[in-house]
Amino acid sequence: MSLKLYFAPGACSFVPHSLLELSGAGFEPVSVKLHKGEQRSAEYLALNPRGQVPVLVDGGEVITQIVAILLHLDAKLPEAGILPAGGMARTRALSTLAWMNNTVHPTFTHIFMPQKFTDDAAAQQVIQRFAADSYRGLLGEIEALAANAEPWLTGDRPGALDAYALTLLRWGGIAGIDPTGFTATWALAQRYAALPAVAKAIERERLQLNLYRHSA
Ligand SMILES: N[C@@H](CCC(=O)N[C@@H](CS)C(=O)NCC(=O)O)C(=O)O
Repeated sequence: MSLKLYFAPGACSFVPHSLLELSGAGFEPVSVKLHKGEQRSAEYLALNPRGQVPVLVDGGEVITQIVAILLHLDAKLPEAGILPAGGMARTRALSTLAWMNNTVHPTFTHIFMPQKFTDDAAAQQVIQRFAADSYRGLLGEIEALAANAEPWLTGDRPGALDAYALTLLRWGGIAGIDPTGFTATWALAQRYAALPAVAKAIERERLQLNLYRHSA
């Protein structure tokens, strides 16, 4: 099996990155430095014309989009527990995964990259402020899920939702939101980060979980 994951430190690619580590499957991690614009290099655009991470390369196949990457890995590595195997548990997990990816994640993009939505500097500030309020509410919805975790968001094994919850909560610090205020999600994120395999991904990305403390 030849798997290669293009990831950027601190980005949403942490989701497949940490899950690949957890799975124990061998893979080649390739770092893409977004702040240096490496995602817009000709070489990278040849791989993913959208200029984004993550990209999974499986043999000769290039796969983009977190949801597709996770479904691909889940089918390929069924023992990894990325998603519940079937039934309503799987349906509910996919529903939450889709929401994290299509709602919570893009709300953060409005905070982190407002220039994607308008070139008017004043309007960018308005967008950031508005999106930060929305983002706080969305983290509140994740908190309600985390409060019922058993002990992970999809049951007794860590999986895709836990990885995404950590990523989204961590981004809260960048948005001026104290992640420790979301006590159940914060505990979940710390628990996920402490898994030895996940710690390897965190080390490779040199991640700090609490960015709020460092930016406040
Ligand atoms: N819908 C995409 C979103 C990917 C995405 O937003 N990637 C961000 C990092 S979190 C990125 O590569 N941004 C760089 C850019 O847009 O220049 C997915 O699910 O993979």
